[in-house]
Amino acid sequence: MISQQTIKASGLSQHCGKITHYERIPYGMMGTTEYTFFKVSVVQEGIIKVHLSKNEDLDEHSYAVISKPVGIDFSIVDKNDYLEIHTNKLSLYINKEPFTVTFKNKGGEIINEDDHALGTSWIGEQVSTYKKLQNGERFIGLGEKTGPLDRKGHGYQNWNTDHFGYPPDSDPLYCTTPFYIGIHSNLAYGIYFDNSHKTHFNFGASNRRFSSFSADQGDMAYYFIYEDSIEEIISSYTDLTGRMELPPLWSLGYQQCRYSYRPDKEVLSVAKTFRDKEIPADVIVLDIHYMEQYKIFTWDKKDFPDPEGMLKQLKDLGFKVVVICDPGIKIESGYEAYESGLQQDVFVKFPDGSNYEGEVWPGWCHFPDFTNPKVRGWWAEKLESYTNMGIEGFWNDMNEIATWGQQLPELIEFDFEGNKATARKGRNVYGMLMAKSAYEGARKNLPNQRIFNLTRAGFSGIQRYAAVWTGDNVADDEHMLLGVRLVNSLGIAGVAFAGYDIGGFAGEADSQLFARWISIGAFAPFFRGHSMINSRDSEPWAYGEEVEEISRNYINLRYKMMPYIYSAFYQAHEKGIPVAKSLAIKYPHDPRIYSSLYENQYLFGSDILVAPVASKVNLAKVYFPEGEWYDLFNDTHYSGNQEIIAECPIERLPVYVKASAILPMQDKLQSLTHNSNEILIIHIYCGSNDNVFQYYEDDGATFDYTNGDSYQRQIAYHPANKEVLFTEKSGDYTSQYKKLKIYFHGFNGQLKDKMKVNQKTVPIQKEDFKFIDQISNFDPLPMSERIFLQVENLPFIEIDNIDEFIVINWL
Ligand code: NBV
Repeated sequence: MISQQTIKASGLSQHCGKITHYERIPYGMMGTTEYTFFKVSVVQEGIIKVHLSKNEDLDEHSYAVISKPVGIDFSIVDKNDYLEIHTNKLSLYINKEPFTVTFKNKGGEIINEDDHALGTSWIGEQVSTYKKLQNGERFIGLGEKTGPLDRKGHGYQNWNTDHFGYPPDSDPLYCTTPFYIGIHSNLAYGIYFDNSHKTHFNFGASNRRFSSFSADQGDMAYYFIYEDSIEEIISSYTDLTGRMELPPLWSLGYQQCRYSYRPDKEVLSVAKTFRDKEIPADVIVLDIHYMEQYKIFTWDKKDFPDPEGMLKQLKDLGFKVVVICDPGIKIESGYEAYESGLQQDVFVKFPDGSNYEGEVWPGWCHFPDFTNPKVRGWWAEKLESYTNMGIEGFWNDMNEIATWGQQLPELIEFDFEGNKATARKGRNVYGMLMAKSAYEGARKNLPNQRIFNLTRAGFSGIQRYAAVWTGDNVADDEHMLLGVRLVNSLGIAGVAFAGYDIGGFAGEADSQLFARWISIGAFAPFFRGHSMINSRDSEPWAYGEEVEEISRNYINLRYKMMPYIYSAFYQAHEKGIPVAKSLAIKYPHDPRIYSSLYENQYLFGSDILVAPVASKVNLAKVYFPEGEWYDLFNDTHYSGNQEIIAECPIERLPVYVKASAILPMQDKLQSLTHNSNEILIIHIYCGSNDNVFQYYEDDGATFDYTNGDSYQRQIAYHPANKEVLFTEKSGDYTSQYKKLKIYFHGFNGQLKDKMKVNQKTVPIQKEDFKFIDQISNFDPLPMSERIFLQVENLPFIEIDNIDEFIVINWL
């Protein structure tokens, strides 16, 4: 190995210098530059990893990346001034002096290139890569980051941070996912920067020359991803960092949380009120007061004398329970978790070997070192006290690590899988590893049962273990809309299962804000109402009759949409495709979707367009991207590429459906664990494009689906042939739906009075159809001026849901 020259001691930035040696290795190339060691790995046809380090031993450990290079064909060409690496999809040009890179596609277009003077540089221990800003380049992603959809002109930091009632422009927040997507000249690429230290991203902020990413310490190691669409880029990113298991179906229902419901009688009364009022719900969440003096794995004897009894009653009401879990273990002799933690030596340490102490809810605490596999096992065992009593949901909070004073000492030490590291490297991954411990613990304790796991802090890859919620938001309109962007952005960063506190955690919502928030939340992947201690009641019935009815309507709608939503989650599980998709995912090159007026709009699943609007507006601008669209509630038709002014009185969230959409739904129900629906309702929207919906169903509760126990079929709409097809089902699961009821939207005069179903004639029937009920009692408008939320005389057919091929034709 060629010896390295020493880094300039000037304190100025130091470029990595010219290539002094290189050689081909099994998955790429490695070599040296004047001041660094480098390795380039061809991971897949569209993924190349660039790794530069000041140490000969490159740091290859990653908590995020779980896939290895697949061993594809690639060639290396030496062209005097530069080296070329080619796959079938992507070409990397490495300039030799100095070491800088350019990525091109097969058409020779530049997708991304270093700033050829700045390249990769160090200032002391901090390393940065500078990328030339391309013409008109936009940036999306980075997960839980405030600010606009297009991050151009902004900079961000990753340093998992507890921030109660964060201002809507605050950064950093709780979760770190150093993955972004650049978009320009009809091209798009992704960059995942695999470094868990404090990282910084600059997308042309305070300069017009470069975008950059830096880490305070550690290596420059990033994955460059090139694919034809944003969906495929996200899919590749989740190939690297993993995807979610299918969640338990019940966790997709409405979850009611409160800091804190207590005593047990209150918990039961909340659950019972949902049933009495026929507002669907599946979960009651227990916040920190279920514990005795906030001590994890204990129950407060006064308020929760008989947790098993309470759980049994909740179960009878069709409710699951999620419990909060904080990592701090109270320093108190006689407290079992503390004693066994000491005995098994599980806590994070100071360099002198003593256990770190930080103050948080229970008082002075030690913190389990979740970067140690032994400690994850210890946590899993402790969790048995919950799983044994039938608890299937865990809510990992305060795992940034949050402590009073919020200054986690940087010198404390983590095991890091046997390669000790300080909090500088460990802080951003701690939350994910706590969530991993809960996830793995529950998998071990309840081997064939899906559990729900939620976390506040996380790192890239967190989607493998938990859903993420956006922490302590505030009850105002700005936060409501910000929450939508945060969730959409988490989706871009591979976290499909995400949500926000509906109604706002800090502060108090008024009735309109709550009504709007719960309507929007019905279209969030994770759907939970939550609010702060010592604030007003914030259940769907706490804001008066009108809001109660609006809440019931939208929660009902969510439950009706569950077959569609669950199929969308299957796409997240299979391919990493987010459930809530910023319009930038499907329409990245349409400049209007980035406007501050429309940046919050998103597709929920594949075909439903949601336009989140503020609480006190009755009219709002909505943008329709290319294509044709229908109003979900009354089928009004709109052409795409236009802005409209939508009426959005408080009971009506602007929601639209793409032409040619196929939406599988069902009738309403109160709890997802008791679903007696036997009719699968399919809505087809007239359009000119072919469309295919991947329908997915399984038991919603176990892992049997991983052994083929699922029910899958494609539902295809071919307008030119005037037909809808259902492929033969695949998988061993028997659908719970015995019949199909198929509604045809927007077909107007096109349908006569009959259809052919597998050559047999079936009559077309008609009825007035409503997705949500009109709340006429509260409508201030005179009858003549109301927009009715129903479709009159909607044609439909009813047929048996046979597992064989079904072809439906109209003439
Ligand atoms: O456990 C109490 C709260 C919880 O309700 C909230 O959702 C978390 O984000 N927790 C933070 C502790 C601090 C609240 C001020």
